Amino acid sequence: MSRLIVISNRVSRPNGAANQGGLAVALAQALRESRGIWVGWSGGTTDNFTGHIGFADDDGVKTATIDLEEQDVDEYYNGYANKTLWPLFHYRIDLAEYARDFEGGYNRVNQRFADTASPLIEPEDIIWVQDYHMIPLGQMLRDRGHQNRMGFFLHIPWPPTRLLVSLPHHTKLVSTLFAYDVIGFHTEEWLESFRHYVEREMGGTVDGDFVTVGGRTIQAVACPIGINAEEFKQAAASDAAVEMHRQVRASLQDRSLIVGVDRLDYSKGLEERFNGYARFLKDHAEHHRRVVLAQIAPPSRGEVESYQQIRATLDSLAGRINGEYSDVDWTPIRYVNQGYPRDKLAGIYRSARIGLVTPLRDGMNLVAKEYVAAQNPDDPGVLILSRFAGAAMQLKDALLINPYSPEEMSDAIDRALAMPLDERKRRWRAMMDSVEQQDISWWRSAFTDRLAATRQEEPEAEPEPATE
Ligand code: ADQ
Repeated sequence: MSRLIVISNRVSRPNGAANQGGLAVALAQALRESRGIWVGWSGGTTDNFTGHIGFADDDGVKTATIDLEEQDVDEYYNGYANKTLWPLFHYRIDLAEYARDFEGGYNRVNQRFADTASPLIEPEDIIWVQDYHMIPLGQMLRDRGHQNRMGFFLHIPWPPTRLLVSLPHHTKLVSTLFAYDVIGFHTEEWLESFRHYVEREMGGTVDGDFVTVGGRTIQAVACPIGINAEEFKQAAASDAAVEMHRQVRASLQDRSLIVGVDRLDYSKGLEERFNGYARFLKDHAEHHRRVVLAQIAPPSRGEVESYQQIRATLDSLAGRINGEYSDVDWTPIRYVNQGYPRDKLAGIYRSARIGLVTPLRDGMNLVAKEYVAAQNPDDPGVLILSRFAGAAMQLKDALLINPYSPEEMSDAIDRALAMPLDERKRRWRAMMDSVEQQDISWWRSAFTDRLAATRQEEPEAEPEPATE
């Protein structure tokens, strides 16, 4: 088995904590099995970049991390990654900022990651680069002479060509993807957008999974990420989850809980969700005092202005809706800005009659799958899911809605609250089958097996017969 080298912006060192995300656990498992290395940013800063690599070995997982300068973090992470690519790739060119400093910082930091990873790479290693922070890294490693099998996975949507062309030097960026052997997207929709760009803007050709530009052919595939369904099912039955479930139910006094769990990010459609819920309260006075929306949204990327704005908007919107509808013993929205360990989160999901997952655009959305996995099979809740989340391609038995339409959201909440048990069970079973079959291990193997097969390892040459 070839050794796997994972390179991503942030490295999650295994700490046995219940709050370790599914992706971190899956990658750690693959690294452990192949005795690989995980390379990336430590999350820390230094006055002057030294290139010093911090090595660690936790629970059989080797990590190699570097500190970056403040300017690197500003230009590469807060700048090009989160002010330029994130909004653009989520179809929000109104929020995208194009600045030469950002682009320069992005390339500089990617060169730093290439310098860091380069001496660690051996010829038979398989290299797997993660996400939009590191698009050009593969090309930079090729420039340093590495012939290895290299893959790239994009965790966010690929935007339509007409939006992507607004990015200065877009072709230069996209052409670096052709340094990889396999590139992966969550859904056929993102893959189609990528192919369209390549055909229209680069004169490329597509033949099934193979995409050719100039003399270079790579594979571009759709490979939807999953969750660790088994672990999540167990988390939902853990003591911590059961206790959380008890606490939440006691606080509700027979009211139905609607839950939303998201990083505080404009792509998650939180403002539209609050407006949809307000519409439901307006349309359905008979449900007043009977429902509570708990929106759990830990702040993220607080240094970026658009994130400060969304926070302020939501604070005032939640206040306004609660002000309009609350009574002394009922508050329609519980808005919580904190994270929870995964077992407690599973308990919250399980307490909720409705999972309200309504991003305006999302590469996949793991919360939708976690909500499904945490349900009680004998009395499952209903998932209301945005048709613009990648997860909608797999979870077709959710109530699929347009998150921009408050009426659709209002109707779906009403329908979910009235849904008979046999329909809830039927829909949940179909979704759970998908969540269990295409779980995180399936995703990881589907991608790495394909990458490993791109160039079979050369069989050992037979020794020449000795001549007398
Ligand atoms: P994210 O945008 O971060 O991921 P998502 O897929 O929903 O979005 O994952 C969020 C994760 O954070 C989930 O595992 C969730 O449980 C956790 N989380 C959120 N709020 C939490 C809270 N309050 N407490 C504890 N945990 C919380 C990006 C892309 C997605 C894609 C993933 C993986 O934007 O589209 O699905 O990568 O590829």
